[in-house]
Order: sequence, then structure tokens, then C-alpha cells
Amino acid sequence: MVVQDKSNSVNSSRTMDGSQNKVEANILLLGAENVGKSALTVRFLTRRYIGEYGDIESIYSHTDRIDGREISFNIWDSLHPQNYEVEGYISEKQLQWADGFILVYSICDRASFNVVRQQVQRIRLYKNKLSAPTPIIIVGNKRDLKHRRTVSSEEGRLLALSSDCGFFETSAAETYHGVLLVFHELLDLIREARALKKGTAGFKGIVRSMSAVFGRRRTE
Ligand SMILES: Nc1nc2c(ncn2[C@@H]2O[C@H](COP(=O)(O)OP(=O)(O)OP(=O)(O)O)[C@@H](O)[C@H]2O)c(=O)[nH]1
Ligand SMILES: [Mg+2]
Repeated sequence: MVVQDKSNSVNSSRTMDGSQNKVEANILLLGAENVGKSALTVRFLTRRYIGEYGDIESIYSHTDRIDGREISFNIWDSLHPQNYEVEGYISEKQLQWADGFILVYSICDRASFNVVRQQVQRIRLYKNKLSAPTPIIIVGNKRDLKHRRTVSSEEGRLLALSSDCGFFETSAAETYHGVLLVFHELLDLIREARALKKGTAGFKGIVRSMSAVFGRRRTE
């Protein structure tokens, strides 16, 4: 198992004119075994589908330019832990590290859909103190295996709707474009969440300085 350790995300850096030019996003792929987490990651990074990926857990860094802005993706392709009593276990370290989550299930594997359901709940529970909702995209993978489908698109969409997540069905085996959409949509959600957080922080700052002023007046 190879896990490259990285400190928490550096959100952005500023150029000389003050505009934010570089964006960094930590993306964590979760889900049950064999659902295609590595296939999706490798598709996004290399555009290729190689078929077999082995039991490797890794954090990959990948830089891209989107709409003239440099985007630095850190992608943690996780392994589903064995022998944990809690179904859908996510470690504290993973929860802290990630700016956004891709929760993957296979449309042919109902048990993997239940794992995603548990993982959404765990993330929402852990992060519910934050002002902006944590970005999550639910992905039903192996769409090419329609004849073996056991989870309907509606069920996937409903879970996403009820838990404020994005939703895609993809086939890492068949398309690069669909996979690209998933990562780009998550990046958009991460940037929106950061903007929202900044707004709230600004408002909290105003409230704090007002109460400081009123506090001082009372003691004068
Ligand atoms: N038909 C089909 N097979 C897929 C697809 N995505 C992945 N697979 C296959 O499913 C198997 C598991 O894929 P992985 O990407 O290794 O799955 P994983 O979730 O990373 O698995 P672990 O790392 O062991 O938890 C491999 O044989 C892949 O080739 C897909 O979209 N369609
Ligand atoms: Mg894997």
C-alpha cells in the first residue's frame, strides 16, 4: 500500500495583481471494493482504461489548466478497509484531508450502493458543523454492464437528491468524457463551497468587530 502523505489543502495562491490564479483541490475517492475507484482515477489522469489495477492505494497529483486557471488536483484513490465493524468506515485523517468526495458504487452491486449510503451519512455527520456543505458526488459506475444492473438510476439520483450530493452514472471502461465531467463538477462544487465559506467568515468578522466596539463602550 502506498500512501503519499500530504498536509491539508492549500486553497489558492495569489499573483502580483492580487487575482487568485492557482487552485488546489484534495479529492478523495471512496466506495466498496471492486467498484472502479482506480479505473476512474486512472481514466481521469491518463485518459486510458487498462483493465486491471491491483490493490494499490495512492495519492496522485495532477495539474491542469481550466478556463485559463491552473488547477492542481490531489487525488486519493482509497482502498476499502477490510474487517472494520462499521460499514462504510472512513478514517478521521481522510475526512480532514478531503475538500471533496467522489463516492463510487457499481450499478451491478447493491451492497456497494449501501456502502455509499453509509459513507454519505458519515461525511455529513462529521462535517455538519461547517458553514458550507461539503461537496460530494455520487457515481454509479459500470454503466456499460446494463444487463447486470441491480441499482436503478432513480435510486442513485434519489439518494443524491436527499443528501445534497451531485450524481452521475459513468463507465470508466467506455468513456473518458463522462469521467472528466465528474471531476470538473466536483471542482466547481469545491470552489463554490470555498466562496460561501469566505462569505460567512466575512460576516462573522463584522459581527465580532461590532460586539468588540459595543463591549468597549459599555466599560467606558
Ligand atoms: N465493465 C466495467 N468494468 C469496470 C469498470 N470500471 C472498473 N471495472 C473493472 O472492475 C474491476 C475493479 O476495478 P478497480 O478500478 O480496480 O476497482 P476499485 O474500486 O479500485 O477496487 P479496489 O481498489 O480493490 O477497492 C476491474 O476488473 C476493472 O477493470 C467499468 O466502468 N465497466
Ligand atoms: Mg483500487
